[in-house]
Amino acid sequence: MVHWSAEEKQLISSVWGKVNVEECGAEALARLLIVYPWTQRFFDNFGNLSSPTAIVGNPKVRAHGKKVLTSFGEAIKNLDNLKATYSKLSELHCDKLHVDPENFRLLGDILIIVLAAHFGKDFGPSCQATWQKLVGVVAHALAHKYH
Ligand code: HNI
Repeated sequence: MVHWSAEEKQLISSVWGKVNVEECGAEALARLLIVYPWTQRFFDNFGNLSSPTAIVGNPKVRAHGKKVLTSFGEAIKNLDNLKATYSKLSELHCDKLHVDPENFRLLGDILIIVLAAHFGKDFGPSCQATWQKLVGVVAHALAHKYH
């Protein structure tokens, strides 16, 4: 099992406490769809994704980004129990949504970029390293039920 030191837990919650889930969630998902356009195919029922402007202004992208980042918050509440926490979601993304788990890693990297852009100096190297670990562990937990 992944171990989290008291310092790591502190670095995670100090940032998370300041995150605007609606804004950062929307931004992270929009960036994913813009930077890695092949990810758009999972969202073919989301309407207009034809340009960066359309993606950023798309209310379904915003709403779904918020949903995903809210769910990411469950990981933070359950750091010592991630596989169980994401077990159902892992099954859903595998069996129903057919999302390649590589995309969890891409979204995690983008989330780091969004947080660094928002928090600047308050997202220093040790903080960033801890968040890299967190997004990696979340991606791993979401991929756990894949077969
Ligand atoms: Ni994901 C639905 C959580 C990454 C594609 N996703 C969800 C839901 C949650 C969720 C919660 C809603 C489930 C429900 O309706 O019961 N997704 C997460 C989390 C991550 C993640 C925590 C990573 C941190 N999802 C991704 C990625 C993709 C993705 C990287 C594709 C590139 N997710 C989807 C799709 C749906 C979805 C597609 C269904 C959307 C819809 O409503 O049609």
